[in-house]
Amino acid sequence: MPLEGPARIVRELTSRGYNAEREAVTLIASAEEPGALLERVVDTVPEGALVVEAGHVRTALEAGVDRSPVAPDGRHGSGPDEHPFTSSATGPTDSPEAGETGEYAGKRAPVETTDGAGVDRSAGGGAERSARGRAGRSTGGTFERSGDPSLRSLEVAGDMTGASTGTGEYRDFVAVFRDRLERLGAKLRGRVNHRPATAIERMPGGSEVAMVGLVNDVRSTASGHWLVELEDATGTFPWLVMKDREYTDLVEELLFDEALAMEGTLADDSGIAFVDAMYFPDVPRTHEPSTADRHVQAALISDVHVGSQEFMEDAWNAFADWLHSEPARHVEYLLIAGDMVEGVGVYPNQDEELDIVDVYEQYEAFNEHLKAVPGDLEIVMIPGNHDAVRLAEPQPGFDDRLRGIMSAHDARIVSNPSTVTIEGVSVLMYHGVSLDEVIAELPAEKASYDEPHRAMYQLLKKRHVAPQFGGHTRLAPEERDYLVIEEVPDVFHTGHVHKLGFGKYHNVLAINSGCWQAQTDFQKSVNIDPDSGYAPIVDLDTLEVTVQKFT
Ligand code: D5M
Ligand code: FE
Ligand code: ZN
Repeated sequence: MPLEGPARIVRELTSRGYNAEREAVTLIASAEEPGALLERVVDTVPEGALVVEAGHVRTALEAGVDRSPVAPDGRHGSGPDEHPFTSSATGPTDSPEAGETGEYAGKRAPVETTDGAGVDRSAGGGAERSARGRAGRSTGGTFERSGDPSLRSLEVAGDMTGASTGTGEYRDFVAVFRDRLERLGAKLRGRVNHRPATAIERMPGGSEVAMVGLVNDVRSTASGHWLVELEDATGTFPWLVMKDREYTDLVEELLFDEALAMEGTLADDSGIAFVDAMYFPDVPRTHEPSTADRHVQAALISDVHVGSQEFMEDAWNAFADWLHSEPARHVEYLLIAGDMVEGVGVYPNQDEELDIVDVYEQYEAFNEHLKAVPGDLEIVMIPGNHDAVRLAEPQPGFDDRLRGIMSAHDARIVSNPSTVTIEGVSVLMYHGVSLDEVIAELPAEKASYDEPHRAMYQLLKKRHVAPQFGGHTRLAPEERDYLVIEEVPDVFHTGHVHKLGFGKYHNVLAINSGCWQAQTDFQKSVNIDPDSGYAPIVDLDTLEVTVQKFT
């Protein structure tokens, strides 16, 4: 591609992370082979240089005669058409934040007792499991569930069931991203003296500038710096994060389309800014969670996968029996974060592992299993990617036919995601498909299957349950971005990755709840070792967690 004019040369250098002196650009433009010379300049510019100077061009011109990468046919060897960048966002960095306490992951300590209530919780239903049948009620028990039902309260916010406006057209995508930028931008605009992208371009070189936008691109430059392109309603602007700055660590956390604020110094030609500070919408460190006024507990589960040959019926029955028993007398709420059933046609060759092949029969069976849990629990359910609702997020709650089938305990059926507030404690429920993406994109110490709650911390920091569009997570464009985490929740509950893990991020309790499905062939093939048959139980008065094991 010919490098005909200075503007094209400046763009080319900028795209590789370089600013350039005007004289340097003039020298390149007036060369016989500007493209080849630009390649030589980039090859010979000193390591770490950010600005291409006239001197660098002269050196390249002198060196060019014998070290020329120009091929005999006059074309240069590594042309500007080739993608000069490596891909983004992997590499070692620190953990996101300090201040996480009481972390737990997987099977290191499968059963914990932290409430000191004098109840033996160690066996999780083993010893005190009664001889009742699956659908039994508290026949042998002499206890009553602790609470006076009139003390209970459960409210739902952010349920978009029945409110879908999207038609999947281009303007819907524009609307949903505009809404995201509006609402997450509002959390950032107070922190920086921001300007629109197009206004920044017109400011004099050397100015202190700031911008709020969505991440449009992240690339590493040939010299090891990072170029982050932010987009706002007016356009895009490139921000250069230098490799020796503290912020390179944060660049590795970035996902496309997340909201961010950058602060920095404009280069001389105002074509790029050098980053001095970076801000995420984040959860304030001062966040103080609400708690219930009495000792009451919620069981947080997900990924039941009824209909799969690997559905662990015995573990489920043990859980249901435990819920009927005296040690579970404070458990008055049951939250189920998606994948009620295994579904059909979710993954290739899934039918080979189905126990029930008809999806409605799967829901009938799920309903039978739901009947096994006490009828006086308040139950909330959201769908997951195996459920029979649209796959794109936000996912509306189950339709009338499925509600009719899952009628056992008059469960509250709401969208994925939704926020339920139980006796003052807000719980953001989200199935968790984006966690696969966060785990794939970020360095292992920031997000891994063994510590799924750390991946959840990233979503809290980005204040969005599924930031990246166009990858693994499907997004349904709506007028409103329902996936924005507008209010800080007290508890964040996800599932999907089938790994149990929890911890606190800026005082928000993040819990990934494990599953009720044993390892599938697919999981074996990719070395996913699921945490099956565990139920984390949250004390709503203290936000402490105990884990009950049922295998
Ligand atoms: O997802 C359970 C976990 O396993 C989640 O981390 C995705 C991953 N998984 C399971 N099957 C597949 C296939 N076939 N491809 C890619 N990733 C997969 P769940 O939603 O319960 O299936
Ligand atoms: Fe699942
Ligand atoms: Zn899932």
